[in-house]
Amino acid sequence: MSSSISPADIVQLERALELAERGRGSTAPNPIVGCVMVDSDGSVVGEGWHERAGGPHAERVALDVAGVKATGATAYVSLEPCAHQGRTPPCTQALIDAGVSRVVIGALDVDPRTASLGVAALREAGLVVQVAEGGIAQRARRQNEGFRRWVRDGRPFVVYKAAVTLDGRVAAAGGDARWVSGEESRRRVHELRAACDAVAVGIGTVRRENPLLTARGVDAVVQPRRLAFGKGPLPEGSELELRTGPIQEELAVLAAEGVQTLLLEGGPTLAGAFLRSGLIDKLLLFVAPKLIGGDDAPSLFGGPGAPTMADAIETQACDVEVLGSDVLLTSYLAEV
Ligand code: AOF
Ligand code: ZN
Repeated sequence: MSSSISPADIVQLERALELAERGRGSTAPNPIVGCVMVDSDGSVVGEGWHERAGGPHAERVALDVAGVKATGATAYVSLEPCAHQGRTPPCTQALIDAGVSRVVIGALDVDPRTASLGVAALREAGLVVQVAEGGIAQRARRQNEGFRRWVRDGRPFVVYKAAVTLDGRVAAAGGDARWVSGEESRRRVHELRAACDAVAVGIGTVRRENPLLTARGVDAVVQPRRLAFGKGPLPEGSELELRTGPIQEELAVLAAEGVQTLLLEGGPTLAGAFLRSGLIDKLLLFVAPKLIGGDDAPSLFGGPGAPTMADAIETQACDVEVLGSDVLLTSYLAEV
């Protein structure tokens, strides 16, 4: 058992998570990872992060900066050090060889090649290993949510994004869904698209709105793949990829093609199908200060709902952000 880590440890782990973020967008298919080396006086003697697949891991970079000062140091790593010979040698051995005495880990790895083996190898060699718990551990896991779902379950991490009115409607009674949310929310959606590997809607939405699904007005290094789920045909001139197979099979194919994160943008029929199959990992709900009223306007998820409250899906506590006059609620349906 590892005893719980101290507030000072949490500060250093926060830094490791911050360093990891510098690799966001350039490490695929690898996770983002950050590492801080701290000597026995509490001074930082090395920092590093993983920059690109095939390049040195965060631990290796931080060890090289620390040099001989790594001896007796504590390594704070956002992700469990790898114990496998991959494109680079195992980080566990590098930490052991450098004489590091303690390793504090943000999140255990879920890559089947190395999961839990890192902790075991370090302990075997006599290093003290502690694994974070609570909020910092959750942040460390969520930092690589796409990678974790993809490497463990062979499917993309699915984010369902929707804009609703205060009374929970995604469109007016006549089907008009433009525009529910405000300008700032819509800008955020383009940032989300740029950060995902693929964006998808159902064929119903394609027929109603013929969306482009591109990331516009933001720095998108590569555009996400743009998909339509359902039976065709696509409207004339649509540049979406049509995915006609069962959802699970299509997700497995997409994962094999390297899609780690999928942004689902509606509508209710497709979202309902994903929900009932347990395939939504995270919900991003833009709530706009508008009311539609009545009982004939569509809500978030189409199809049959939970028959009783006991059957309702309990999601995790929401994060809240104010975006102009809208509120963005983020909730995870499953822990990563
Ligand atoms: C990284 N960067 O800083 C750490 C990783 O493809 P490889 O051989 O480089 O191995 C990638 C795996 O190594 C990755 O899936 C993860 O399990 C582990 N740790 N990976 O890319 C890092 N520490
Ligand atoms: Zn490694």
